[in-house]
Amino acid sequence: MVSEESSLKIRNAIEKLSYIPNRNVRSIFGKKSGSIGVIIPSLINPFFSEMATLIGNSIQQDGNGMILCFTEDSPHKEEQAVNMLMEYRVDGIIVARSVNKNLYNGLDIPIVSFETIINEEILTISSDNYFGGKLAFEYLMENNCMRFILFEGPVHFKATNDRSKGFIDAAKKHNIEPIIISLGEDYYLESEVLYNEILRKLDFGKGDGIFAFNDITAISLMDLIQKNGFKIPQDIKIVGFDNSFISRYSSPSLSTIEQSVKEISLKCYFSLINLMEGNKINKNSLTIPVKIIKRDSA
Ligand code: XLF
Repeated sequence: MVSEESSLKIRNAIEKLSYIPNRNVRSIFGKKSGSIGVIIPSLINPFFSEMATLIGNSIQQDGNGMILCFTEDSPHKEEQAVNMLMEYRVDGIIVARSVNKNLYNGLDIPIVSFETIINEEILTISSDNYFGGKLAFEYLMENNCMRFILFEGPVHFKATNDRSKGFIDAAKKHNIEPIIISLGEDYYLESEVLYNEILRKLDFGKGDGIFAFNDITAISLMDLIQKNGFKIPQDIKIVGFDNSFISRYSSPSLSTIEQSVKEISLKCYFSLINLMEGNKINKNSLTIPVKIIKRDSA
């Protein structure tokens, strides 16, 4: 217990020296460090950069700091990120699309996960991906598509797997089997080469309705499809997933399944704050609804 007199002396000294408190020292003395770790897979996927911005704004508004890490879906980079965040003694972690679940077992701080089910104790927030896949199929079908191509995401991502399942199950109901093109990874800086290679082998005459597992993939596909001489939406219709801000500005603008990045980010942030305040959350999963956004690509 510090006496009033000493406290006054300390405050005066702080003013004189323009002292900036050291968050790490605060955490050594059992206080909160005032920083929150946010781990996202990618800085160039607009969905995740928007998510980090929205979470970061809330953290700042509450007078705390964000330490942002990205993994490019590498288990090793995720391990480095978690180790670093623990060294900085963050008060909590929000992790999006974890690819290294074991890292979180036994960590003694609040954690909220987006998309990956880490374990029974950690809250997972995710969109209704299965329903989103179904919606994408039904929308293309309503728009008179007859031959479908599904550009599915990496099979080890639960979210994109569920989107594919929803799409395939909806097609099955109409006795339709879509062509499935598996993209082994999300869109990274070097992905154009990979996409070009896949597209060169693909006969677009075989499909007139495309569902791509996220917006950044859909938009880079649209560009390549048009460069190959096909018109969108006249020859080929395409639907993405996310409704990230770039989908409004692509040419043509992208019809897509919206997963509300605002709702997701705020749910992740406030759930974490709740846990940091010592409250219990009685659920271990939370599903955010999705909806179709109709624009010019389908
Ligand atoms: O992990 C999924 C795939 O990509 C995530 O929700 C996203 O849609 C973001 O673009």
